[in-house]
Amino acid sequence: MTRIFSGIKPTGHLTLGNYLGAVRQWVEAGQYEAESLFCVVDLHALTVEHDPARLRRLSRQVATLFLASGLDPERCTLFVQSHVSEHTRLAYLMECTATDGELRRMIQYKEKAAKAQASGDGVRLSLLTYPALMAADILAYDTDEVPVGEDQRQHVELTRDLAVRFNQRYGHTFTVPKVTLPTVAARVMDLQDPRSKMGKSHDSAAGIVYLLDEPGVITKKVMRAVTDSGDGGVAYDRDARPGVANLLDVLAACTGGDPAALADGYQGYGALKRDVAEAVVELLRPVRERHAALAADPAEVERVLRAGAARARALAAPVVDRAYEAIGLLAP
Ligand code: AQP
Repeated sequence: MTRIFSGIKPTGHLTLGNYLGAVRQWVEAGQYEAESLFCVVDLHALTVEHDPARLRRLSRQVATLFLASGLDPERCTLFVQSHVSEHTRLAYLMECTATDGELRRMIQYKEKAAKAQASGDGVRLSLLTYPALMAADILAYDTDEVPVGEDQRQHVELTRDLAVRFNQRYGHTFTVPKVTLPTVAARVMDLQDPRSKMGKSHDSAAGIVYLLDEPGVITKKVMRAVTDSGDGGVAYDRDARPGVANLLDVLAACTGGDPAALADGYQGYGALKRDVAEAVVELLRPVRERHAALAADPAEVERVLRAGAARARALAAPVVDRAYEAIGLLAP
């Protein structure tokens, strides 16, 4: 059976981008057609400035949102990365497989290092090495497929390169995983800045739809979305009209259909925005309602995470032991 692994880092409140780019494909395909593991990758949240109390809160919230989004702990393994020490054990071997140049080329490293420098914070070394930890997250489970949004494609490609290199040097040890992207909305853009990704750690919330936003807030954000100057007609053109294309992508992702074909049904931006707002509100309504119910019972969420970590550990330990042996380390 195909093995799937993916995760989200608790660096902010989850967004519509996280949902359409990642979580929804996990719910729809991952847990039914494959053996799946989904992880709150909390160690990755330590690669940038963080507040410990907020990290704890967000980690619980992300786990609760996994369940609220429809991930069923009877069908898939839900856990927290730092609860399974095999991830960090394997990460060191990945650092010994990757090169400095390879890690410095990562787009996210360049962007986030520039941001940290501009704000006067030092750049944490872990920001550079984080793709090695991400490779370990994936390879520790003999993962076949990694469903992510477009922004994570480069890291999964690096993971493939590291797996192939390790296997060539030390003998076949790892399954080489492949990335899977959603067909639409693989990169949901910020509603106020449609040339930038909608990101949960961005400073301004005006262009970001959070999964737990109230319907009125979602509607306001969508109705104020930046559209493009031009003749006012609605056309799907990601380069020339990124704002409208983003709205059409979101509408297509929520209601089905093809974004370019949907454009033909609109004369102006107002009607399009109203339909997008309504579609997003309806898409997220059940998630928000289930989250409220689950958040009232944190002990149940903790129980799910404990059971998930035990299952994950049992899967990862033999793979990581195999890698330690292959690379030449003596068994304890
Ligand atoms: N805008 C997006 N569109 C589609 N998919 C997205 N994902 C993230 N943003 C979008 C996908 O969600 C999964 C988890 O993302 P993450 O936790 O690795 O990172 P992030 O949400 O991109 O947040 P950061 O890095 O903390 O901060 P930002 O984004 O503000 O720079 C991944 O599968 C990702 O592809």
